[in-house]
Amino acid sequence: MSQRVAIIGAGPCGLSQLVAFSSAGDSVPEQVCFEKQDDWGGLWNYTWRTGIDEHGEPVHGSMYRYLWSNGPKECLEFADYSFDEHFGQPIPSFPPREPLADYIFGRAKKHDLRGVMQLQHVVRDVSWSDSANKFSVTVDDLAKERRRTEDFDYVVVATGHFSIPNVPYFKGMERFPGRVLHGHDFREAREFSGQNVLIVGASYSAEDIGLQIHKYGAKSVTLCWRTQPMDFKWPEGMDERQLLTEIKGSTIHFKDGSAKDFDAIVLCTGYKHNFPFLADDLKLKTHNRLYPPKLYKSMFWHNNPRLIYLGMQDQFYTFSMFDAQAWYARDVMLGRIKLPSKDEMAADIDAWVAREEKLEDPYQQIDFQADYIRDLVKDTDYPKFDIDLTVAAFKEWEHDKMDSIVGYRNKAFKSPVTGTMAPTHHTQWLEAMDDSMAAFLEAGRA
Ligand code: FAD
Ligand code: NA7
Repeated sequence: MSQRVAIIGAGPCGLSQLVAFSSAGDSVPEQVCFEKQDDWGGLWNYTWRTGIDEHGEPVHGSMYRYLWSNGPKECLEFADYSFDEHFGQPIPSFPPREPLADYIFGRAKKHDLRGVMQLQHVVRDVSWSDSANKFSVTVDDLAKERRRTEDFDYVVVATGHFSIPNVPYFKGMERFPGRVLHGHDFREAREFSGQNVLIVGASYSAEDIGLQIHKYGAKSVTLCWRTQPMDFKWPEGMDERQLLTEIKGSTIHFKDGSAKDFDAIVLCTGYKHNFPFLADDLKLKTHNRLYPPKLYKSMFWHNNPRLIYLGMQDQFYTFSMFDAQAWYARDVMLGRIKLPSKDEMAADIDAWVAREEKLEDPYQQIDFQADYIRDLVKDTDYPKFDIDLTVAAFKEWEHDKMDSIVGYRNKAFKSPVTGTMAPTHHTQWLEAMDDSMAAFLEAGRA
């Protein structure tokens, strides 16, 4: 009987897995992709909704209006589907969300993936049966309000890990007179126009949401850090302080002894890996890191490698890394790659985790993640792309951010797939208020 694979989630990772199978050129297992939203694209499928959706499910989306890629697009380019192929013209290096989503959708359409999609289907339960030698997957069809259970030989978890917010409490929060929200619920920066806004956190979301709120007219934006500051050269109207200690009415006190009045607080305090549908013995427990433990090749669950997680690490690389994983996972499922013994897998995981724990700065982290990708692609037929070039681009990007946090998106990079040099966007990011694809492509032509 033919093998069956359940892919949970139709975001970039789930789509990478389906494209990998579609490119296998061989007899492939039956695939079913369960996606709880009403369309594919994962976080890139923008939703205005927050909180609970129309079916009573937690809203998955964490993306917001006016989101522009926070890294050069060349560092995430699919090796089998270049930006040149999709857009038919060279485009600038830092596109907004809509053209990036269009790029993801373009490849999915090219591979005609609709046939294996079960949209508006939320996976409720996954458990393994030793006697049946299969997974049992229980799914709710949200539109028909019907539950069913099916058996699968492999389960690929591609549900992302930037959706369930980590929401800390600070003393006095319950009496703060303004809006308190997590970045997960942030949608429209103009809401904060004219306000003094406090951002809690010192990573990508804090940086980007803080800059957005500044760009779209806040009176002031203060960011506060727990472990270390971002230390960018913030534009006038933005500053960075140590963590808040207490909230007294609208006055917020900080560890450095300073205090200031605020109208709103945005918690950019990261996300939790959350897999409510997985049995305890299958559940990955980790914080946001480059090599979550207990996953061989950062994918195969140590106790049962037929359970495969994609994209569970902290991410410099995104789409191309998901592809590298998906191609490798595909070849394991097709029997083209044999997994080593349990002990060998454990030793390999330990070696990567030990190396990760010694990394000292973002430059070493970039090298680490690039090595991880190299380790995967060397064993599959994923098309060659210039990984060294992406490493150089990421390192330049790190420097660019330190030079100018409002200007780094104005730079252009070279494609590791086609060698095309991107044009510069004619509107500087700080002045580019319209993030639509039409405006972006128009700008690309100028
Ligand atoms: P997701 O995109 O989260 O997709 C997971 C899918 O699984 C969703 O469609 C969800 O509905 C579905 N799902 C979840 N649970 C279930 C269930 N139980 N049953 C069925 N379906 C389920 N990356 C970049 O490269 N560039 C950027 O500029 C960038 N900006 C970002 C900005 C924000 C605010 C965030 C949060 C992330 C950003 N990222 C960016 C990183 C992002 O993680 C990846 O680009 C990518 O979306 C990850 O893909 P994924 O498939 O792992 O997860
Ligand atoms: P990250 O990168 O996981 O960062 C989370 C940040 O939140 C980090 O600076 C943490 O500080 C901070 N944090 C977490 N808990 C607290 C508490 N209790 N108090 C203060 N600060 C806290 O998540 P992001 O949302 O920034 O980025 C995720 C993705 O979204 C990323 O891939 C982007 O592309 C977009 P710490 O350093 O641990 O002290």
